[in-house]
Amino acid sequence: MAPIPQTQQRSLVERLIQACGGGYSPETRRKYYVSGPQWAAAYEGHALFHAPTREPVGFEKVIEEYGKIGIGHWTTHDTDVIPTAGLFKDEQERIVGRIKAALKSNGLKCSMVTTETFHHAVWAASPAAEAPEVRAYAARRLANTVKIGHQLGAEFAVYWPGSLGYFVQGAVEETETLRWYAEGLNAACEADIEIAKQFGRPTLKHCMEAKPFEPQAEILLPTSDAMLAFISSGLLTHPEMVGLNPEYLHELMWGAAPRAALARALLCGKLWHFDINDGYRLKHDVDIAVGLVNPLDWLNVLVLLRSHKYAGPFNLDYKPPRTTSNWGVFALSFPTAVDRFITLWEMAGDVIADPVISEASAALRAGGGPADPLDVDAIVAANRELLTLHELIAHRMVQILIGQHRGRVYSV
Ligand code: GLO
Ligand code: MG
Ligand code: MG
Repeated sequence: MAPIPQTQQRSLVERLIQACGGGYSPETRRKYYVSGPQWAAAYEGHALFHAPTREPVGFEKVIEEYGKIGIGHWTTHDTDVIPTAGLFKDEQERIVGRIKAALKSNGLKCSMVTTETFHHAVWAASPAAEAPEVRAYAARRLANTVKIGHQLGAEFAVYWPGSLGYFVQGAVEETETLRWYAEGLNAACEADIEIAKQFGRPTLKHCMEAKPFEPQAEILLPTSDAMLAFISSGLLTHPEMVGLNPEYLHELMWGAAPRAALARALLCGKLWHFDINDGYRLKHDVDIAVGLVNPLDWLNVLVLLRSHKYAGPFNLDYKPPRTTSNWGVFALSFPTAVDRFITLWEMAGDVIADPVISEASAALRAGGGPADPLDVDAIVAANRELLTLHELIAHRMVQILIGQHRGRVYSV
């Protein structure tokens, strides 16, 4: 193929996007509770070893593009949209006013707000640092985010304590730091109770998000399970207001089965919000778009969530690759991420309704019925052939994933 001049590249990519097919209409996409983070679309491709590859994008553009794609909800950190120095000032109110207008004119809702407590130098020793003034500032920031959330009509506030930990051991006393962190969350919940009254709205759902490593070297609340224990530790004054925002990749990063981690959160009644993306086990937070690495595992996750009637948001917390252009972020990256999610969600419905899987599952639950329930050999023998169904169910799920259940075959 001859080199493709830059002026012809977009039309080529566009033609190939069309050739892929499989896209849903914006109206269809809006039927799902999918949210698009400001920071995901505005990610410039930078990292410790990476210079940016994309131009900055403001919230007006992000909201407009999400609207065109059919992403019905928008989420943000406070400082994604308000410079740190402008917080608590008139500048904040002016920006919140502009956000409201942008959401309204593009038909989006703000579903979640979150406080940036990891990037700025003030958080070098975490938001639960030894210095009382850092913790007092953190409490004010959290309350301020709650207020912004109510102003924008949000339902959720998320807390990712990625800086709650250390690089070098010894100076931080873990129990003390965790108590201080709980005080911050308590302050946020108490502020919410007051602010919600002023706005005549229900309080927000406060969701903790765990990540096992990054940016601190050692993290004090590294997993969703650690957070469940923290929520019920007795340190929180309003544990009923606090739940989880697990992130798919964050569980995979420490080697967990994300579906099992989600199941534990469901059992505790704490699965309130979900960050969706993909990546690899025991690697850093690569934040690849949903379903590009582990579609079968994703199908399994969505079967669990559909069968438990999870109705919370699916937040597209991924990073369009550095190789994707500014134009490609909205032309390809976001639409295809949403469309893979929808396809996998609908496929999860196929799995739940599948007669083969239903019958196999029912048979496994019925068991073999041994004559003597205390005879161990009889119990093993009674289930001997039935247990083959475990593998059959896994095989059937792959068939559903690749369309073989609809008769797709290869002639060889
Ligand atoms: C980083 C996290 C981050 C959070 C966000 C919301 O790894 O996934 O993006 O989701 O700060 O609190
Ligand atoms: Mg996240
Ligand atoms: Mg991540």
